[in-house]
Amino acid sequence: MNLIMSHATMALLAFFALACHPLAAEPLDIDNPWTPEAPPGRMMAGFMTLTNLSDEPIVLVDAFSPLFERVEIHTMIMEDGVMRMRRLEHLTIEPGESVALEPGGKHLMLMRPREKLSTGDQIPVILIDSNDIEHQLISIVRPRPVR
Ligand SMILES: [Cu+2]
Repeated sequence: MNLIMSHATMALLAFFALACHPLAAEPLDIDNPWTPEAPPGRMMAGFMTLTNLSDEPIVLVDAFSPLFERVEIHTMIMEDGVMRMRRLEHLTIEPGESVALEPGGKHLMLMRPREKLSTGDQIPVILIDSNDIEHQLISIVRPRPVR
């Protein structure tokens, strides 16, 4: 009985070790996620660099955050001489390539905040790809850059 128990304990320990250190490397590297501070209640943006470390394209199709009612992937386009935001249904990152989400370009649109967020706060975000795989990140709120 003692032997069986110890095997069970070892199996459990092995399980937790695997859970903490997955064998498969994260295919999407998410570098320096950050969010400029915004007045309370206003929508906010998420910026970061996404790098595809896998051999297959990664197609992001959705995003969520518990701190916002809605999160969308946006790009900026020139329309009638004015820069406007447009929702992207898909954001593809080719194998080995990086896509920058940055001010004036593509970004996560964090819409309808559920609470006041200020510099130093952390925003958990999940990006969902077309294979239904979740990519987690924490965006740090920083002071709004001076233009
Ligand atoms: Cu936007």
